[in-house]
Amino acid sequence: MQDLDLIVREAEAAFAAINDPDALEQVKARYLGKSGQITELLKGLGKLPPEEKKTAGAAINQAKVAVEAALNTRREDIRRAALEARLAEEALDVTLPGRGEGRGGLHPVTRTLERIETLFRSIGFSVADGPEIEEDFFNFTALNTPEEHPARSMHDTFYLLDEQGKVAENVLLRTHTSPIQARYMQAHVAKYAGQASMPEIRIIAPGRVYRVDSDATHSPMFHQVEGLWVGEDVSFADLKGVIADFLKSFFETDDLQVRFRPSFFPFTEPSAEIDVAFMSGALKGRWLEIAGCGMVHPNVLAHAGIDAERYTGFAFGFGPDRLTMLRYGVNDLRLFFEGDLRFLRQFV
Ligand code: 2NM
Repeated sequence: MQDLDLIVREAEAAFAAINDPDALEQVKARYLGKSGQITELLKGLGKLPPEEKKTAGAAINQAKVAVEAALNTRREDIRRAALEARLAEEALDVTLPGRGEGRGGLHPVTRTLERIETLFRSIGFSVADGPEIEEDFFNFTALNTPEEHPARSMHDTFYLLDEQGKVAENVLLRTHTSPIQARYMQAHVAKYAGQASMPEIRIIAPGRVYRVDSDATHSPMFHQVEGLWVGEDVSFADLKGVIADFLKSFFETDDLQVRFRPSFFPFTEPSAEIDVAFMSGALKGRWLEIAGCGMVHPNVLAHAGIDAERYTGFAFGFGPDRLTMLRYGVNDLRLFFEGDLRFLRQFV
């Protein structure tokens, strides 16, 4: 039968043109489905005279077998092509070198902070902590800062906004870490209330602080480490000894001069600026301002509930960012806070 061969060749061509398994099943229906061409031919057998039925039936069946074979071959080809495409796509080149561990390192300022903490811990100080979002009372009032002091202005201090978007006068980003000490003193007094005496306070308060200021030597966020020692006989001589020892340990040299220059802070009286001069090296002979300090003002002790007739204390404040710049010879403070890995990797 001429048209059987044609049907088979057409089916083979139709199957070959298809790459999608679902589409293939649809095309199959055209030949082998309920009203497919082959099926219709088989249905038509009944109308043939008996002597033709046998040969016609055999021929149609042969064609059916051929179409089914072509279909199965195509199914298998499509399945294999899909598998191969997936294998190619998901191929792993196990001979590629590894990506490495991507090891991290500590920020240079963090290294300085950890060094300072270790040195002060070794002489009996603890490390205290507190909120960066602070109340006006702990940041200023408790530290004897007058109501009209310029540091309290919006030009110098970041104030937070309330729900209406108005400046919340009482909530700010701490401008120093002294509020940590104010809080610590208050809690210490509460803890030993009613007792004949309280143990000494020896703490350092490291952390981030914020001021409205930004240039090569000022960042709106920078770090401070403040220290506080309160007890029954704590003197300015103790302050000088602690500071001089610390600086020699920190810079790993005894070839260093320290001087105390009279100054003013609202929270200390008397107050001093601490300068150092290296006697050798690149910075030899230059006095560098490095910290502020003083004897804790009686008003500050009183705000914490400490009897200023009985207890005295000294306090100091360092800028660890500046200490880091000196230690590593960095001349632009902003480099520390830009997050450029080319800069930061040099300290790991
Ligand atoms: C400084 C300089 C001088 C200081 C004072 C206090 C406190 F809380 F005890 F009053 N903490 N830190 C202080 C004193 C800080 O930084 C330049």
